[in-house]
Amino acid sequence: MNKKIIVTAALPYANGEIHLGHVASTYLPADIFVKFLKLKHYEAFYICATDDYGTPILIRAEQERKKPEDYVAYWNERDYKDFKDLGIDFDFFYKTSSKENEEMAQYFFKELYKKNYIYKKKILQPYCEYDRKFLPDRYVIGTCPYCKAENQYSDGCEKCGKAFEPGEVLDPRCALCGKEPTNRETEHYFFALSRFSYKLEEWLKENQNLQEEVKNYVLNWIKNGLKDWDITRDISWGIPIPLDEAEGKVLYGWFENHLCYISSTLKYLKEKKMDGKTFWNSSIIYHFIGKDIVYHHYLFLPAMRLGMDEEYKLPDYIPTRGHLLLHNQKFSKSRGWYVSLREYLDSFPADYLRFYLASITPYSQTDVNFDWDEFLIKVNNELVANVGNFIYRTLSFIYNRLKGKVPEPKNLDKLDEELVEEMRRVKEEAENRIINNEIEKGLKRILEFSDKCNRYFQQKEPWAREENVANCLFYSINAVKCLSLLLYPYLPFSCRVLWTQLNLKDLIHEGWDRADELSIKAGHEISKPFPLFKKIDKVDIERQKRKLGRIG
Ligand code: B3M
Ligand code: ZN
Repeated sequence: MNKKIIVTAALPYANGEIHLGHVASTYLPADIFVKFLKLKHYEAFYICATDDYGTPILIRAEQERKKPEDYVAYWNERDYKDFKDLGIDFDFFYKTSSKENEEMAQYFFKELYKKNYIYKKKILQPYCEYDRKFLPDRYVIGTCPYCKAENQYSDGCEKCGKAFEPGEVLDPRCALCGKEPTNRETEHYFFALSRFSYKLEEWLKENQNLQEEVKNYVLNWIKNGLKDWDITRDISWGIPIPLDEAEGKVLYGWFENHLCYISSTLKYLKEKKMDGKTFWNSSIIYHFIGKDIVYHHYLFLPAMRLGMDEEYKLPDYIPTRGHLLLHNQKFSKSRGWYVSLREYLDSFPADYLRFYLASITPYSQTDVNFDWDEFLIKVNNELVANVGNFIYRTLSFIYNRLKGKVPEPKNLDKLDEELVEEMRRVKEEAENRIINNEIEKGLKRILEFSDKCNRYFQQKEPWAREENVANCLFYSINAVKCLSLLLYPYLPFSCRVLWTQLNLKDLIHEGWDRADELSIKAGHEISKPFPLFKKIDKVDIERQKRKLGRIG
């Protein structure tokens, strides 16, 4: 099996906080997957960046009277920090506004233009005579043609959720000055997506790694006919179109943002003195995304790489997950129905969120529900009462009753044998699930193991039966070590603390494959243990629930 792996996660727009929805569908599953690969000693890299260009960002920067460069730099740093505090460990976190990405995007543009996959066409665009600007996308606001909600962007309605074409919005107005725009002719560049229908269909059908349900509806889109993409914006904030005749025009964000997966990987590997292009083309590539950007990742992105004759290979996997609901409603910042990652981190440990989200998010497009009460139940009943309990009772028994020293085991009895066998099996079975991206099933399997460990300890009764002490504690402490490796991708902070309690530092090097080895020997001394997890108090949950729906 190929052990070179590149994992990317969809690039967050540099214009607002990361919220729990982004974490659940994309960043966390990818992070758990990469941590697992690294434990398997694969050469895996986790790459991400902020998505810096686009009209919404320019508008926000203008509203805040900031230069767009400064505005996106703030969010780049802020996002990175929030991710880090959740234990999301990117190998490299860059930006679409880098010079490397500009070069890559302009190179793609020129090549595709030469091959006639990009063509010009004159179109009418809303124009503000007062601001002397073209008004693409969100620069026009108006009334929703469907539900008649006022003050909606021209590309869709936040109230009724319908998407529509910019020309459809009623009573259009300039977002900057409020005046009615006129229409002006301008020359735009189009990417000939429709010409790739056949090749895309072929690629989708051949690729066995893509999720069937997504593949099916993407194939349906192809069947219904693909439209060419307008890849031009008449604004100042973006990557310039590399043609003299196109002065003042920039590339549409979705032409260049996904190229940042490639440009950032190459930049990172270059710093490591590696040949990035060779690595890219000889590794297995994963793009983790949420289901709202399927169109871009299953059609637009592969079509552009196909148009370049696969100079950079196409993705092998595009793990796609559903939306996160918050108490059964959509996240909405404007309605205060929202939990930002930072808000969460200010209140509870990072690992609790990783645990809860990982356990409820399947490898599919089904929407998932974040519920504060369920969060408490899962953490208290599974993390604390199952995992935490077994670990703490084992360590404290050794520390308090055996002076911190691991005892010498005697002949195995049936229960010991079963536990040893179970360690081997859980390692294998959890691995099979995680490698197939069934992150939540992997976790479930590990929790079953922990549950069995508790029962083992219970049946052995070392507190009452002296003859069982040596074996019970020897095998239990090795089971704790096993757990600390298998759970590391999910609970990195707690597992690192656990390693210091075990008085073992370099467990990462020991890795996944040796998780079931009885490598903690008799005589090994552990450090003073303390409980890794604490029960969540209901009062703290009620406080979070009261915040929902409050604005400001
Ligand atoms: N910046 C975020 C989104 O649409 C968008 C992803 C880009 S991935 C290349 O959710
Ligand atoms: Zn105006």
